[in-house]
Amino acid sequence: MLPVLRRGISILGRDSPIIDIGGRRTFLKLGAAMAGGALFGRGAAEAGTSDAFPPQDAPWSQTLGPGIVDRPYGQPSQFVKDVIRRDVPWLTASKESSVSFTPLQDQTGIITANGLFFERYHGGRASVDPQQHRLMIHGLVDRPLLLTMEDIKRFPSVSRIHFIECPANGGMEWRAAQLNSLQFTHGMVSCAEWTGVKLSALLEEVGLKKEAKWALVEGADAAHMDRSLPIEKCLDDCLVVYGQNGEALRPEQGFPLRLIVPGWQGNVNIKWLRRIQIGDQPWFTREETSKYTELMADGRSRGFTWLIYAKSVITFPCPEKPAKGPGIYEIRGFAWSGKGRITHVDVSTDGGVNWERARLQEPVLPKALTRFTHEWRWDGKPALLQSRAVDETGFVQPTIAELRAARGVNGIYNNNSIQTWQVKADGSVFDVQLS
Ligand SMILES: Nc1nc2c(c(=O)[nH]1)N[C@H]1C(S)=C(S)[C@@H](COP(=O)(O)O)O[C@H]1N2
Ligand SMILES: [Mo]
Repeated sequence: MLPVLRRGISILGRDSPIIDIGGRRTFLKLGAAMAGGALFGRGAAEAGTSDAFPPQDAPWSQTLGPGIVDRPYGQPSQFVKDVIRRDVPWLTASKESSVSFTPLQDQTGIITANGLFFERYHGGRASVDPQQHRLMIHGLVDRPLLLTMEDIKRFPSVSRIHFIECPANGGMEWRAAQLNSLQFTHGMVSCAEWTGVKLSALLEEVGLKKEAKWALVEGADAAHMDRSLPIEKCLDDCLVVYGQNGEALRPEQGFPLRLIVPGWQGNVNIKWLRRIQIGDQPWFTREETSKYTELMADGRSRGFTWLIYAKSVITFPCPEKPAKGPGIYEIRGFAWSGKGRITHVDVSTDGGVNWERARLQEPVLPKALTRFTHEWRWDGKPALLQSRAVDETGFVQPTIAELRAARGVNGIYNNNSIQTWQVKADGSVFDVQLS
């Protein structure tokens, strides 16, 4: 099996005969050829190598492997060492108030592995003892509550798949293309299945008073991150979660308890959630005044820009995953929108002159990463790859030129512009912007 797969990959290369077969049929013929072995010329394979046919036994086929519970908690293969979160050292003054980026170039499906989910801390990663942790709900309520983790887990639970994106994702690219990397231009978005309690269920338990209009949500970390949320959003789809992709929330994501505010900027998704105060007006905390507002060209700031608007990016090819010679490729990427489902993604290989509809891969869920794919036959000439997402509200992902015209370049946040990857004749891929 293994040698066949290896040869299957090599035929996508420069001197393969199959690149002359056009269009969709290519993939079908490829499959048939792989099954029959006809295309690969057995004579060419050297006896004694792993390309020999029938397959020779490699060392791992000749001895027993380690037994069960050799590693009580599983790890990726030792051959997958460079799929890790990374940071940009010059970006922040300290590691405790900083960010690490998800390697989207290696994410194969819509779920981000728990060990690769991007981290954004304002006061470092709190280490919270779940036995001692409490969630307090008070303010304009009939019956204030102090809940233990056990109490919270007794409420009816739901599981939902949602992305989290920091609105500073792409924030270094407002003026010019700066970071030649998918991981650093887009890796402040990740997606997981979250399990917990609907915030509306907890609020029903405490009983909202008539004047209740806003909630202050606060974390137990050293930053005590706090944000104001309108009560309508709290009652709509917010979740108080303790589960992440089938296991306990990771410390990086706010163990033992975090708030999920589906489709809204990462910053309001308070980690290590310890307090919800109900009030009748917003608090105007530091994180919603001096930070997480955007300075416009005329010097005024946009307040409360919670929503993540439709966005997409091609994850292959990309700077980290260049093309290897002309031939057939599958362009792959992710699209997402805080307003609901992605309805379609268009792909351009000529910098936005011509567009073709990409295929959306199931499942297509609201406020979740959605995977798109598009067959591409590269002629080996320089190309400009772009993807453009449209969501169920009809919102179309803008170009960077359109965003600049609307907002100027003083801001950092909410850059959901179309990304351009320049593919050079040698297959290398670069982060560029078209004026
Ligand atoms: N308590 C607390 N919650 C927090 C933060 C924080 O520093 N402390 N960072 C926020 C920011 S700015 C973002 S983008 C998201 C990131 O979530 P993640 O670290 O799970 O990716 O968490 C938010 N919640
Ligand atoms: Mo953030």
